[in-house]
Amino acid sequence: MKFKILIATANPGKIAELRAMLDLDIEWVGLSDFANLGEIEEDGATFAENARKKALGYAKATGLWTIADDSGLVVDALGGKPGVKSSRFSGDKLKGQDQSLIDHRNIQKVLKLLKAVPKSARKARFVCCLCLASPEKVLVETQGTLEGLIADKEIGQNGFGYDPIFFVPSLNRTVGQLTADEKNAISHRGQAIRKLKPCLALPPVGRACPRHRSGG
Ligand code: ITT
Repeated sequence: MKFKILIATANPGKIAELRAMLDLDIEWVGLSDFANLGEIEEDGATFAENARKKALGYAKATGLWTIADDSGLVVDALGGKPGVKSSRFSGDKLKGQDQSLIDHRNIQKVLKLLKAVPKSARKARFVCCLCLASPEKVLVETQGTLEGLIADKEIGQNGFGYDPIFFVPSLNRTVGQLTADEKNAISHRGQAIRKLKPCLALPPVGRACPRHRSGG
């Protein structure tokens, strides 16, 4: 029987990226596989705090080892915003509302706030904190970051969230113009996952992995 791990996110874009990169002989389940799982509020002040709270909370609720991620966009000219509020920067998501509409609204808000800001001051980064927890304790925490600039308009239709306005100077493209493989090779989430993966690949799963924190 395969070892079962819960990926605790409701965001289909994140699930796709995590599953593709954690290409292991594990049975992955998502939040939608459970009826009546209450939502865990992401009210922490940092990405790491939120990832920890979600991983532990859902692991306790389901009895399964759980991977949770908190991630977002940090824009220097906005004093670090949208930060931990990245997914709801333009307002809370209403029940049943399409994620891509919200992503579009969030992007418009960032572009509007940066309208008068020159290219040299449009530095930003994507940050991802991942946490793997058992029902008893936090097992591993990792982090990744991707540095870039906020473009002045949306370019590209790949990825999700703020990808179409996140310009990567070394590739001369926005993340919205990258293929999934190109994104995963450099992204904040890709880095955090690559740090976590060896702990899951050890037989029996994760047994030999000490609790550790791995900075970006
Ligand atoms: P869960 O809480 O269910 O995981 P979420 O979308 O609400 O899903 P977060 O609270 O971590 O997730 O918010 C992350 C937001 O940050 C996400 O909605 C995007 O707007 C943005 N974001 C994070 N990673 C991104 C990426 O790789 N590309 C583009 N935008 C990203």
